[in-house]
Amino acid sequence: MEQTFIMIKPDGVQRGLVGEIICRFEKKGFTLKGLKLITVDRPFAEKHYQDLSAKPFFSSLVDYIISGPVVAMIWEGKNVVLTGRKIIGATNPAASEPGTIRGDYAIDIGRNVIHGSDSVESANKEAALWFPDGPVNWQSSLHSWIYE
Ligand code: YYY
Ligand code: MG
Repeated sequence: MEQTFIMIKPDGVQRGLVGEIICRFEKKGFTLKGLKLITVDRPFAEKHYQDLSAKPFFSSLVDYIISGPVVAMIWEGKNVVLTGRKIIGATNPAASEPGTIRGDYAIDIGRNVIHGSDSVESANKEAALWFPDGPVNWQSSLHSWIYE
């Protein structure tokens, strides 16, 4: 089953949005396969965002990500990468639809509350970076009530 890497950024943690965000993924029917509260250092954040290292906002993005603890998660489910991005909303909260996490809880692009992997390939890479011991291996007893 497909997995994605989701991270609640430092602003989301400071603003008390952890429960609300987890709730949205849980209620959708996705399964939590990894979860930790962690403050990362600059080299780690730079590695996570290495594809954006040439962008002008790279250093401020890294400053932001290391500014406080984040909640790192692995979520599993059918099409969870793409559906997770829809639940999160557009990169710029000004363009995010109401009903999405960024649309409901964020205003500026540099304080957009949450990260979600943009493809299965980056999901696998990011999950391996943040959870080197791998996901927690368990099966939800609700599976047959969510999938036909
Ligand atoms: O995947 P997503 O987070 O929606 O956007 P990315 O293009 O991967 O950029 C990562 C991160 O960088 C974004 O969430 C906010 C920040 N950022 C920015 O500060 N300014 C931009 N013009 C583009 C992205
Ligand atoms: Mg991205």
